Amino acid sequence: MTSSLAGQDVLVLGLGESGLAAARLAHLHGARVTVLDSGRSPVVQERAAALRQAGVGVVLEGSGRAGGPAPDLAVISPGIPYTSALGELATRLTCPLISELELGYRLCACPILAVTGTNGKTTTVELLTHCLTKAGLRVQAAGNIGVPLCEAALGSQALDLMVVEVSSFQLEKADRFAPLAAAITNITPDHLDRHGDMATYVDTKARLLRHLADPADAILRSDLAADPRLRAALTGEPTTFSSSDDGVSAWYATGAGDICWRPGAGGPGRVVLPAARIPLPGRHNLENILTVLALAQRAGIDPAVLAPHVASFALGPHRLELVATHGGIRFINDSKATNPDALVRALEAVAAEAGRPSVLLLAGGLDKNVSFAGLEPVIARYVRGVFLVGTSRQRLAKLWGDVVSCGVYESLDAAFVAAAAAAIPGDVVLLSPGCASQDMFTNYGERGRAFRSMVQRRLGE
Ligand code: UMA
Repeated sequence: MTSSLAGQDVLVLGLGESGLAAARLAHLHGARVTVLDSGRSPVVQERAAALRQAGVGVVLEGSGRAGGPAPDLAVISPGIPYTSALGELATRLTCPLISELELGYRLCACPILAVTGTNGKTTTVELLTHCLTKAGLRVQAAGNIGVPLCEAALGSQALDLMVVEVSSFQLEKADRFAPLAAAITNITPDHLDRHGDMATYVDTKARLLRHLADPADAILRSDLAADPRLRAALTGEPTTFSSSDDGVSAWYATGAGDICWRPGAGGPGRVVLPAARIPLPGRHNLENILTVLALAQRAGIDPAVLAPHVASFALGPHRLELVATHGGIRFINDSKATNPDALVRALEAVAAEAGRPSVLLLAGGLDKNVSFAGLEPVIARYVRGVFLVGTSRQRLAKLWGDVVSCGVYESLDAAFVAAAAAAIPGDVVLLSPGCASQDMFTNYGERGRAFRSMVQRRLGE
């Protein structure tokens, strides 16, 4: 969809990756742009200088709007909560307020395949992009994955498809976003510090489905397809997938791990991708593959053409990344696990075959007000010791202290040293925090890189 901004006054809130891209895109489309940001970090100042040189107004470090005409449109960055000074300013504006994702969509020249969900969305977007590219299509991955849609939209004339990872933050102010097809991989508690409760979080995710042309363009895990809050966003039956053969889902995996498609409702299925050709561990990755094939099929691409390319895909960094094996001990970086469900999936993927609790788990981080209740059996089954850091460390130690030995540490480094010292051959030292990183690191990538350095240092000892 493309629309014009020529001659309009556009206010962009936030000067991170999203704000920078939104300002540039709106400016290129003929808008008079002003950017507000409450920070003054060197990166923000650098971006401000570059934008000013291009003729964009920038106001830093101030919640009030310094002068300028009343905007015709405001664009908010995903990381700005409505409780912050900028967020409150945004809610007081009288013009339409949209997310950076929505602006990118409105100015994107190619169709979009969209993926949201609490976990698996980055892997799903990467896998879909990989397979479509290998199949000869011109494709780009964008959105929450790291390249703002507003940035990717700039080159969208030359693309067949845009594959967009969508976060709940970006959906809050997306009022027309209409992808060609959209998937929700799963929904488990996360970001409740922002959304307040699960009902609001689910309603926000459901916004992804509201403008699909055909309800079958919605790809949902079978349990989600029954959720009334998601059904309310659809006018008919979605396409469903399941990691087991439930007899009804259009896409499913057999007990042996073969990926199958059922052409007729309730009828027999046929194997599209045999288990032997799947390089990714864990049932959650089967769900990611099912999502990829279902989305591509709704975009008119033959799954038989796409499926063989799954074999050449490798998981990105910080996702069950084997950093080293040393003295019979595996060191695994799963820094991308920023919520409890992702932590459970990691434990199941790395420890299920050991037959004993074999994991020395580095966990904890920024407390997002998410419940960890109910994880105790999984922890007791797979974990031999927990080494906790971050603002959630005391809460988690209290929760898990009855089922496993827990230590609390002031730094990830100290936790790592203790975990590595406790490991014996056959064990796994696993960084899978189950929490966000921003209390101690810039992002999960920096946390994962820090873990890698600790492992390298230990190998050198
Ligand atoms: N800012 C203010 N006032 C505030 C809050 C922030 O002025 O109250 C300013 C900051 O000073 C900073 C800017 O806003 O200059 C940051 O904006 P942002 O937090 O929206 O960050 P971006 O750099 O634009 O990154 C965002 C996403 N970040 C968040 O949603 C928090 C990135 O997802 C995304 O990759 C990027 O857009 C491109 O689309 C990151 C993320 O953590 C990876 N996402 C969450 C997750 O995956 O769990 C949702």
